[in-house]
Amino acid sequence: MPTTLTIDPVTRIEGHLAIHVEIETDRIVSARVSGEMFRGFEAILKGRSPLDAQQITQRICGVCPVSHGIASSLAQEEAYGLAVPFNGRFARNLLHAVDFIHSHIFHFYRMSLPDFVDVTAVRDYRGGDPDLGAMRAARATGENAETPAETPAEAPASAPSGSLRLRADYPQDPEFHLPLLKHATEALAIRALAHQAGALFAGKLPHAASIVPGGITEKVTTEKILAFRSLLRRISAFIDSCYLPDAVALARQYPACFGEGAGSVNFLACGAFADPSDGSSWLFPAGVLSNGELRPFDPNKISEDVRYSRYAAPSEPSPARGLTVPAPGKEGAYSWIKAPRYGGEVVEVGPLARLLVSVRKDPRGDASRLAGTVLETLGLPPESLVSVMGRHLARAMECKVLAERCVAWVDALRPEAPCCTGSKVPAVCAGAGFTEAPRGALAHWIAIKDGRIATYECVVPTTWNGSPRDDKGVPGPIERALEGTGIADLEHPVEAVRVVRSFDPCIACAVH
Ligand code: NFE
Repeated sequence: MPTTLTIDPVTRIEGHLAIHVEIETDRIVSARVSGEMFRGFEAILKGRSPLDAQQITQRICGVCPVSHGIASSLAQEEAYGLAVPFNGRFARNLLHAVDFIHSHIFHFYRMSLPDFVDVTAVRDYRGGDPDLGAMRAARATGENAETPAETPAEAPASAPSGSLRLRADYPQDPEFHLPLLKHATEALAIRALAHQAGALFAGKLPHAASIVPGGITEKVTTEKILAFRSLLRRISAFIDSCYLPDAVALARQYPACFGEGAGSVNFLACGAFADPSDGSSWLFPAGVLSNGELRPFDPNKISEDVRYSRYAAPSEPSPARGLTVPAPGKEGAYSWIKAPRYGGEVVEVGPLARLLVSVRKDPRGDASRLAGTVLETLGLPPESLVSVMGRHLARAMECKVLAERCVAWVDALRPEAPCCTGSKVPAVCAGAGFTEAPRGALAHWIAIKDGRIATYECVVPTTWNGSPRDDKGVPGPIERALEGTGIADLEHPVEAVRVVRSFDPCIACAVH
């Protein structure tokens, strides 16, 4: 008989998620992932002015609002036949990029790190200086006597209690933990800088006031360009000297995490960060990797199954029809997340999917070259990226690629040139917007009748990754990734939550 284990809620993620796993001889053999909340944004939007949509859909989430604002604007731009002027396209890329960066940094340092780093290591710290490892070594050998401030009054005198400590296979090397904990504290300030940089063109963040169909309403000025550059330099320095090296350090300490959480064999990216000068190429290209074959992304192949989801509507051949009817007591259903499929197949979305598609489409591009360098440093083959640790590395590499490209985008802005085209909403029209959010592929569909929203539908990154079983009974990407995971201690199933958190799930978004 398998042992059943429920983790409810899974903490250190966004939103309310439960996982139910069956374990046989220390290994997960089956998993169910439940999004435990109904929100109803698609219902809220019906009957409203279409120009409310890019503002309301940003409230789906406080972490990735920019992506929702852009997806909604892209859908409306298609519906109204609008083109975004040069400045608007570049400024949107900048806004979008720093939103990715703040999200990834937060996920790594604040959400995931306690799975890998022992927070109780701070009890050995006696205050002092950034060079934590050297100070500890100096103390051990009795050197450094001329540094009287080593034990300031506020240094913790005793360890936090054992309840703070996850029971996990933490590395024994004490010098591993303290620098990462220090960077986790610094990460909060860097995240704030990313918000400040975005707010220069967003009006404010989170929930950008300036994103509208046709561009952005904020002006581009010389002062804003200089301020963005200055903030970007500090953010980039953190990515280069802390985030990426820390992700590589984690990867070195946890080689087993390259063998866990593989899951899906298919990956999808809608594409994002179009080259704003001509729109012909993308920093993160669109594409679908299906059993190793690269295929073009075709939005018409997206469907949403609801057999195991708490919705009454029949499964949808196309989300564009916008049927979302909640059915809380539905028999057999175990999640408020729907089950999107591509051509009927399960696909993983997110930074790993973007990286794998980029490497196949553009082997000499920025992402491919960086991935090559990181894999060489670690002495690992490309296949190892499809894993718990590969997802963390993909996020860190993505931040570096984005921050470097932001330099060119901000330099290209033209002070005082227009950022927006005015919009006139036709009485009857429809459109779809496809982009990427930090957690993966994001799509919005809008249909307008009598100048009001008739239907609105979103298919969101964690809707893909956190989906329950589909109409054929095939598990979703996180469910598949959990299968096969070894659990050493049933009382402390850290391996299971490492798999879940490697996807950086946001259930607020997933159920929207
Ligand atoms: Ni709420 Fe989101 C991102 C979107 S995830 S964080 O990234 O869209 O489903």
